[in-house]
Amino acid sequence: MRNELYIDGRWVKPVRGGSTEVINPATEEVIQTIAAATEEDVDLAVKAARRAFDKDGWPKLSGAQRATYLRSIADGIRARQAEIARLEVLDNGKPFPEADWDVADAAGCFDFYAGLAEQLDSNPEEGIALADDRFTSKAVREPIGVAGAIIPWNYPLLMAAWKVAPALAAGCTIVLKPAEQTSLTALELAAIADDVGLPAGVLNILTGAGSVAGQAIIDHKGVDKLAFTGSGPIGSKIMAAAARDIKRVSLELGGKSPFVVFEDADIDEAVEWIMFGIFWNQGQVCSATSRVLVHEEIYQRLLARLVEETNKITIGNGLDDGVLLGPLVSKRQYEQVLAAIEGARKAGATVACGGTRPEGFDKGYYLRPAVLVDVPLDSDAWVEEIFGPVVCVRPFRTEEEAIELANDSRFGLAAAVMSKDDVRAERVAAAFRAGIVWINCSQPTFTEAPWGGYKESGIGRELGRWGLENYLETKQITKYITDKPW
Ligand code: TXE
Repeated sequence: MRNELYIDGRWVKPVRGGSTEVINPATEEVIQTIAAATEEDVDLAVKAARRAFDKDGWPKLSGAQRATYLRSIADGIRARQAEIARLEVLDNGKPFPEADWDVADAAGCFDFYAGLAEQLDSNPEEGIALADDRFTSKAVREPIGVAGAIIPWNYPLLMAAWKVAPALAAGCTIVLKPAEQTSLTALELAAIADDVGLPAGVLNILTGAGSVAGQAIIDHKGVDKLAFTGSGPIGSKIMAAAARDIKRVSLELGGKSPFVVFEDADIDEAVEWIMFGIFWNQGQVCSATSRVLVHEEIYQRLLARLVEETNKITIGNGLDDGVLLGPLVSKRQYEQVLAAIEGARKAGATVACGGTRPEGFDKGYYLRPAVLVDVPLDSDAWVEEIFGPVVCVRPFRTEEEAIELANDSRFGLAAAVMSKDDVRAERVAAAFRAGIVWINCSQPTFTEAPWGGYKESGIGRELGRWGLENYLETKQITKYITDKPW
């Protein structure tokens, strides 16, 4: 059981000795306590990260040398994959196969960025053609410095990987705070980094409350770059904190992503992708396709099929075989989602199925997945992120109407379209105002491809080479090369 902070290559007790309870959302039982860091601990971690960056030479290592550490971390994760996945289930509630998938993905993310770290060696500089031949100029990439990363509870280990792997690949050092609800696997990541001999101070992981430890990270003058995934209001705070010190910032916030299904789509396939798009991870997915727009010609048939299939989903403890939907992550999230469903009802929506506690569950934050129809366009249920297994379904008549409805949101994270007509699907994909667009599918996520949102869904892109860019500065070096006087 790990209940300390990982700072400067050592496990330490928090300066003020605080702790928080970790609750298993499937049983509501306390699993263990973890350390609650405060400003003093954050200061120690940032100082260690600064030293590792400024003096100890992490950024001076070649990309290939850093890649060796990243690959060892990937191997370390894979060597303990099932054990870590089990811990993720206990902490977060998701079904084991999903957790297992996430852990494998997290390892893959370290491997991928190891490859990009090596590429930094082969492309150390880019020559720049100047109009003035008395000068030569080149651009070189350098790591930004110390990164402060704050992550949410929906993909605990994977979100840590999305921040730590590119930061370390770029040559940054990092202070990471996992969500207070789900910190256990991030601590295992620290243990793995420690086992592979990652130099002290390069990776620091602090558990603790957002308003205390998180706030101290974003306010710390020694942090050069903030990377955040979480809610819009906190994202806004983080951007304000970044603005104060001109820190670099990348934000991945919420969404209310549409899924447009045309009349030529196969109904069974559409239902399968819709369910994957909104019920995977109990719908606690930033890119969840929570607004489904269906062509009126197939609306009734698709809805009936969706309700039928939704009612068949096996709900239960994520550790049990065959479970497809676990509990929501916390009491607070559970109550918020129930309140959102109640709000939808009051606003005039009809709950076609689900939305209540399943029978036979006295404990745990379990909820029957819900399909809502006739949801008013100005109601919170249609406009706001619910972040639970709740989908709003609505008919449309024309392509223009579907696009207008899809884009009528302050969010722009993801969008999906299904049609056998490839020209139409591509046309609609081009019309979506969203950072991630899926055609004839929903949710598949690839480490190689850019991830991030338009509008209030965030700033910047993670994953792929774009994820590495988040942690790099560009330096221009220009030389005067003639003997002639200036
Ligand atoms: O998020 P918070 P919450 C959305 C989703 C959900 C809602 C609330 O709609 O219902 O947000 O979830 C840290 N300074 N998403 O309350 O508070 C906090 O400790 C610095 C979408 O859990 O944003 C945690 O580590 N950090 C999202 C992280 O921020 C602070 C995933 C996220 O918590 C802080 C999660 C502060 N002042 C929720 N306050 C997505 N985009 O995937 C909190 N934190």
